Amino acid sequence: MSQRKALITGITGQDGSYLLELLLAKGYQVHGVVRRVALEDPEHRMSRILPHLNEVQLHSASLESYPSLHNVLARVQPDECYHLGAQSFVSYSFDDEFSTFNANINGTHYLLAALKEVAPRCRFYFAGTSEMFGLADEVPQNERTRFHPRSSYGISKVCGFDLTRNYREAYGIHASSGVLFNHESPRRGFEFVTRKITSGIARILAGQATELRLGNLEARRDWGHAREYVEAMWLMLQQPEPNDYVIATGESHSVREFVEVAFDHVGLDWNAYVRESPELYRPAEVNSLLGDASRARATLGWRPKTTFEQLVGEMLEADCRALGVAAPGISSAHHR
Ligand code: F7E
Repeated sequence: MSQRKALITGITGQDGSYLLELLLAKGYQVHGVVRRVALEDPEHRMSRILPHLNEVQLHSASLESYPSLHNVLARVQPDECYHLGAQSFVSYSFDDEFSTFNANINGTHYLLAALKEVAPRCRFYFAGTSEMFGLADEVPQNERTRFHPRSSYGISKVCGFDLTRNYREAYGIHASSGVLFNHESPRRGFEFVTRKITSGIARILAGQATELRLGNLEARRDWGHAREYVEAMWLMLQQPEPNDYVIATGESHSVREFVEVAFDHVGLDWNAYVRESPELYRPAEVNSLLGDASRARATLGWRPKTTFEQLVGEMLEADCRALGVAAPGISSAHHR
């Protein structure tokens, strides 16, 4: 069989970088869509994929430009397309609904429309999200749970999800959506709460900060490890039939619990450092999410492996290492 070709949008992000590594290990020829500005500043904008720059073919295009995506798809003719690129920070989507809709709705539409024109046999993955459930009316959430998004980010993803399903039903595209609950790692962006906490603790230990300001500590999330979640994406595209799958651990924790476990790991009392700032609350909060990944388990054979404590420990260790600080208690806690 000839070498399979995959195209990834959002390849420079957390998930894109793990997916790149997974696909390279599986022998794929991997192509990535990046913005021109990223190509001009690889050290900063492509830091997560720097070790693999000579193994991946990058194409300059924008999710805001149909012709640019059309050109890349026509040129690459991928067998699989993973659409991970998006404005993915929920908080920011309240500041700028318009750019969130442009990138997330139009970007997905342009990609699907171009795919239908020039590579209709290409299998397509859409990065759906638990934010589509929002104010969920059942616990846990599965593929049949009603959507009630609470931000323009969530709304944009519901639209992308519907577009993906409609391209499957109307045009026979092998298009699947993963409804991924929160997934973290040492590569998580600093603006998301988990990384904000672990990097904040490292800064406190390094003497670079004296406090950590957070928003709503009572919000609950189902947090898994991103490296495992990209495996689920790949598995979805290997199925004979396209479908939608919830990917989650089935365990939820509050932001407060994340804080407690993280500070405990390094032997600090979180009460002495954490300030809850109401100005960081969201205009509409998603208070609690908990996923039921039974379908993924039954059909894909996928299941999460990393525990919550291991995830916190891995992120903390990486952030402490990056700042050159020895964290009391980390190694014993992690290897227990
Ligand atoms: O917030 C609360 C915040 O920004 C988690 C994205 O990848 O996962 C992510 O969305 C919770 C929220 O992630 C702070 O109010 C408290 O309740 O880490 P986050 P998110 O909004 O859940 C889903 C699945 C996606 O699809 C998204 O793209 O933590 N929180 N204090 C805070 N959040 C942040 N960012 N910063 C705080 O200081």
